[in-house]
Amino acid sequence: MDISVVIPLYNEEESLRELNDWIVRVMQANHFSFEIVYVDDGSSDNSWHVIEELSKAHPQIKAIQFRRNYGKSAALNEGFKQIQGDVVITMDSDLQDSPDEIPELYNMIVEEKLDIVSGWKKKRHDSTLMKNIPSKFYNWSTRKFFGIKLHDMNCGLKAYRNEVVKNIEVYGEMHRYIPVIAKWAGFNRIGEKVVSHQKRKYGVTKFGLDRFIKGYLDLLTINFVSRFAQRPMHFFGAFGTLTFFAGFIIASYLVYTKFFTVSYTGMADRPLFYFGLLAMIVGVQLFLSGFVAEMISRNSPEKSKYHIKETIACKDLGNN
Ligand SMILES: Nc1nc2c(ncn2[C@@H]2O[C@H](COP(=O)(O)OP(=O)(O)O)[C@@H](O)[C@H]2O)c(=O)[nH]1
Ligand SMILES: [Mg+2]
Repeated sequence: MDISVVIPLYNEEESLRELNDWIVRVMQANHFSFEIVYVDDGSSDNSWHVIEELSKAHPQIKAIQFRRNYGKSAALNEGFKQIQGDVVITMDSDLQDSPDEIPELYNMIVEEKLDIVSGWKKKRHDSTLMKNIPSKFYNWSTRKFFGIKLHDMNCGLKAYRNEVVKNIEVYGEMHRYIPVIAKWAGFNRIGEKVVSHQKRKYGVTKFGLDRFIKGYLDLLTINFVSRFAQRPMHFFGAFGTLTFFAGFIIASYLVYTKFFTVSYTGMADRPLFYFGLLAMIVGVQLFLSGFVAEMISRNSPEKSKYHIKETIACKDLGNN
């Protein structure tokens, strides 16, 4: 199969038919063999019903319905497990991304042998104050932080080589950093394509200002997790040991002054005393946290377990 299109959605009943028809039209015009994987993330509107209807007419449709809303990352993660195409396209379901970009994205993966092609909404039709400006800042800082030269990291329209999505795990709100996650997994041929972007036709945006707080916490997590998740002791252990020794040296020095200095005043009056004490306690705590984290990280499959209510034409992966 040439292409799998993965579409996460949350309350987008008005857009789905139009989107589906448009994708099918593009695929047929270019003679691609394809599938479309819809992941309905616990929508409270009619989205799932629309998908069921569509799937009757289109055998290429696969779909997953979550029991509740888990977020875009969860949806992508579960969608990725179902795909079979050589190239995987993700796109938003609100018709802001254009399916006409698919053939070109496909070619960039296949011909230029890229691992990922990320869309770049160079001319963006969203609210300037709420979206465009914050997004510029966010992209700038992510570029500085991770050294990935993308203008629009979080564009919903992206293309991936099959192996990429099969080898990464997206959870929390990490969908914003998929290129970063992929780069860490060793896929570093990352390209960019300017894509057209429309105004939202139906419904409203699902991402408000809270995405910045979550986004930045995730940035820290991802940085931390990618470096230390498999070996928390390297972080906590090193810090803990250093802190403990600093405290120990301070304490030894104080003990030394107590016994060998003539002008001795009283140990507990000295700020250094408390500092040394604190450093030793904190050091031990850090060390122990590292140890506990080390044990936890050995078995934590729970972070990506989502309850699925229904599926259409999907492999049973045994996680309902
Ligand atoms: N699976 C899932 N998809 C979501 C969620 N929130 C938004 N989406 C989808 O993500 C895409 C982009 O969302 P949108 O609200 O348009 O964000 P914006 O384009 O940044 O304003 C759309 O296809 C939404 O349906 C969610 O909680 N779960
Ligand atoms: Mg949108």
